[in-house]
Amino acid sequence: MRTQVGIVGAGPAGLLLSHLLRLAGVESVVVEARSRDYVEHRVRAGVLEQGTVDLLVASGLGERLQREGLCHRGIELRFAGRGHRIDFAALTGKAITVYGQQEVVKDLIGAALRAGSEILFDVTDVSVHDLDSPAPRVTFHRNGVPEELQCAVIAGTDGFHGVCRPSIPPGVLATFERTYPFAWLGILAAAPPSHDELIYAYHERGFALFSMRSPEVTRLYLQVAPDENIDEWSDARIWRELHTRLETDDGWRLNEGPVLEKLLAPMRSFVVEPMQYGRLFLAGDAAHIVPPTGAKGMNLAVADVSVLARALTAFFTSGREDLLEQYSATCLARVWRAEHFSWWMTSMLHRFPDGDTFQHKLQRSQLDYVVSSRAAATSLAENYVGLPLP
Ligand code: RFL
Ligand code: PHB
Repeated sequence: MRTQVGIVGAGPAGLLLSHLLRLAGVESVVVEARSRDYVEHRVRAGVLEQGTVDLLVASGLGERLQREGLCHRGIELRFAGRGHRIDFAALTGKAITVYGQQEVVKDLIGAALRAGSEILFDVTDVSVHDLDSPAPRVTFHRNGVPEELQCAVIAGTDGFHGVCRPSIPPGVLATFERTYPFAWLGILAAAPPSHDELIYAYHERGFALFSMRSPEVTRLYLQVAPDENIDEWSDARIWRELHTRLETDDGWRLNEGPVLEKLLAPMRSFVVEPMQYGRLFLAGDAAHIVPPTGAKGMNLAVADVSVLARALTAFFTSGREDLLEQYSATCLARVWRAEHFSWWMTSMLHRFPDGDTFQHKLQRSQLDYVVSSRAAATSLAENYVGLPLP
């Protein structure tokens, strides 16, 4: 097989890249290790920045998003038994949209299939070759049969555990990394959300997050130990802990409902520089990871591929290489802003196992400042709603 851009991985990054390239008249083929059903039901991110929504709508993906997405004009920070609203609309003129990542993925797969684009699901043994030549290749097995995809460019959108980043020769990439001494235990519950915006709670027993997916489904997270055994968390224990960490002095109650799904998410900050090598361009989680506290992961993936789609379009339609050469530098400025914001939110809102009372006092002071100073609240708000796309 031959195509212009070989795309490894059908997450939001790979699927949106293929979509944007198709609109610009550039051919691509997506290869994905998992099944269509698996990628369409993988529950992950839920918050879209306004710039992400605008891009999806402008590229013809807004139909269901605009109908079912929940527009939120603020979030609440909760600590010491009280809630404090950060009013995004008043502080920035912007809002966020709650719409599940798997819904974005379903919309993208639907659009690709309607347009007759190729997404090869369930492939195995994917590897990438000749990355520093003008004719790189992707090889894989489909139904047990070896196949080869010859391309001009490869997009590595295969997530943090993918094969593209490790295929870059040693010594090319610099890695910047931080792990955190906690993880998140997340649940999806068939319970109507008991509040209409997200709540980030700092509590002496640890962080908790109240979110949602729809008027019927609540999404909740708890800070737990990094090596936590999820089997030790019965539904009753999870609800007890959520009530304790989220409750307020004025009697706010969390609605309970059947737990539909439970997961443990590690917390990590990770960046490689540069995000390219020869004709391989990394985008999304393949190049960088943020802890989920700032809701930035999927939005960064979208920002990367919007830059990459523009650069590839210039390359294939007019032979321009400058935008491709600048790809990594263009993306990394935004990546580092999101890395800092996610690290900052994480550090402000979690209990550190080795944290002393001094650290706790600093965290409380920071929280008091953020909810009482318009300047501090505006800084949180403009990062949360997202800076303009590059
Ligand atoms: P993905 O989604 O991981 O997709 C990569 C795809 O590549 C496939 N793959 C391969 N295919 C072929 N060959 C191989 N060798 C392959 N290896 C892997 C995989 O099967 C997969 O289909 O990466 P992408 O596209 O870069 O998208 C990134 C986002 O998924 C990620 O950043 C977000 O989910 C992070 N995240 C959040 N981001 C937000 O913007 N807002 C949020 O509110 C938010 N909440 C979250 C999150 C991530 C979480 N977890 C589970 C880590 C909440 C959680 C709990
Ligand atoms: C979610 O709804 O899954 C979610 C929301 C906000 C975050 C992380 C996850 O910061």
